[in-house]
Amino acid sequence: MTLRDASCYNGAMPYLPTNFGLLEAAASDYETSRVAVLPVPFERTTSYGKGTAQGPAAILRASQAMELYDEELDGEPHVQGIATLPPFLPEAFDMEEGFVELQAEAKVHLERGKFLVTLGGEHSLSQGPVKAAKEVHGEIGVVQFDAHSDLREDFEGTPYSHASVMKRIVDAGIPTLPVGIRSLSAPEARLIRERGMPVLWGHQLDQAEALFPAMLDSLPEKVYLTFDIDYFDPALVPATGTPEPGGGHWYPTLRLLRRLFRTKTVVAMDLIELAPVGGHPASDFLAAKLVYKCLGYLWEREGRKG
Ligand SMILES: [Mn+2]
Repeated sequence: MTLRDASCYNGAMPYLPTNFGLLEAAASDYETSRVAVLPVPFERTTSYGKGTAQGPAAILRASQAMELYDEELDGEPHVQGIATLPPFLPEAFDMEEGFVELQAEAKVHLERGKFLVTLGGEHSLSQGPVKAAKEVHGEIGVVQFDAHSDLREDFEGTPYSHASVMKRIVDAGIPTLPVGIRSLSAPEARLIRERGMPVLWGHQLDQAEALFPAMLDSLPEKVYLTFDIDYFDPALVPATGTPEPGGGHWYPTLRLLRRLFRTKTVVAMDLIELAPVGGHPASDFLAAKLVYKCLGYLWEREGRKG
């Protein structure tokens, strides 16, 4: 199936962006593509600014104006094949049941050997594809780029909130490496201290390239990358619901990501918490380019096949 055949996305609403990178059928056919992009415009528990439900469409739209040639890699990473799936929303109202549905959907594509890119949506949804990656790939670690530790036991009455997503992942026995953290509660800081969890703090980001490699060593060979766009300095990415001062910059972050893809087997990723702001497209473009840079590093790691 190619997305251009998927009438569910393109039929009734012809102006919705159809696929990542506006790729031709040959480069976006599901059967032959290495990569599957899954838009999940899920938003339920965001607590400050709203709008992450519009994130996937904004990323797809921006990706269609993006050059497919990567000057750093001197190549066109899309030749590995990037298929875009129809948007997925759980049917269940119950959060826990909804994430089980998302986990099952993610598992289908991981079992087909795809590198799955989930586009959110709010951060809580990451627990679905992370648990699917564990089911399919066995022992995995999670690298989390984020301003927030998201380790609360529960938040505003639910254990499935965006503010608890990493606690649910840690509770599933999955080791994590958070990067860029600069906002957390005292109980979350205590949990990190008591369990001796590795953290690359926001205030350490200017030394990140020296610190990151040894911290990566603490994780299993296979890694899931969850990327909360609020990791970045809000001067770069104002379009997110819970911005925090400080944070990552573009080129240093790319160097960390290239190191990650070179030293670990990254099995899937997500990009979440983009909440588009009308009249400010830079955040949307950064998000789209970030996904494509990661797919370029994946392509490089796998021998530039295509
Ligand atoms: Mn965050």
